[in-house]
Amino acid sequence: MSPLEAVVFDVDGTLVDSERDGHRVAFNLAFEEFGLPYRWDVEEYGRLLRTTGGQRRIDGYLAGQGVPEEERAELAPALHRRKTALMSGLVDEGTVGDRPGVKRLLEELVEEGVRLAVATTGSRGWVERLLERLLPGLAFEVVVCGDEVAERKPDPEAFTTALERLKLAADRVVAVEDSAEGLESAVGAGLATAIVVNGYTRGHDLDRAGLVLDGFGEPGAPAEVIQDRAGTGCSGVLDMATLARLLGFATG
Ligand code: XBP
Ligand code: MG
Repeated sequence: MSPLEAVVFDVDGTLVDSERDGHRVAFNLAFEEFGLPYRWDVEEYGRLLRTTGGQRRIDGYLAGQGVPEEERAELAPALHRRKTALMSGLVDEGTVGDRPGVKRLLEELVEEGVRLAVATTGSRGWVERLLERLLPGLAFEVVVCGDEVAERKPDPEAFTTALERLKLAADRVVAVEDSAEGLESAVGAGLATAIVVNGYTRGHDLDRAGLVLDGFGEPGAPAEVIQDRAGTGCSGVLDMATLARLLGFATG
């Protein structure tokens, strides 16, 4: 049996390319419906992403626009509720797609008896719909969402909660993430971590990751190996054997 017992995946930017054409669009539609002049373009959204959690992102932005705190206290949750509903609609329309190689890896893990979990800063309102739509039948045993932890990433709580629910020690589990905030969260929970960067996160400081790729890769279309500090020997296709070789590389 493989020493790898479970893999905990991030969702946004990792399993799915959801930020630029999903969340960003939903935030802008919510602003429009509320009669607000704000619109987040692709570049600005990359900066705003460094604040995890949609409601916190809105609140921080409104503060920067000079909206007083008492107004923000009502406006940010209301905007975020509407944004969550709009995002769910985009999910149902199929706007948000899984990254190439994700299905291959998940199917291999399931076949080999490795347990699957999710630790995301996103809200359950759209997360479960998305997982069921994208990966029907590939049930994630544990799904920890942003609205059920006290502290969002980069705090480790999402990953420590996933480990608690899996009833596993960190040394049997690997995390797959896409960002510096996610990496900090996973490493804080004691997890060895593979990073699969996207356009928004390529420039992040990812030094503490055991392995950094620019995609999951497919046989015949491997991803670029950006960093392999754990010495996995990965040739650009993230598979179970590669993830198992990351075990023990928890603290960078
Ligand atoms: C994802 C997030 C989320 C999404 C928006 O971070 O920070 O806030 O951007 O989703 P990670 P919500 O991938 O590190 O979990 O609006 O539902 O928060
Ligand atoms: Mg992410």
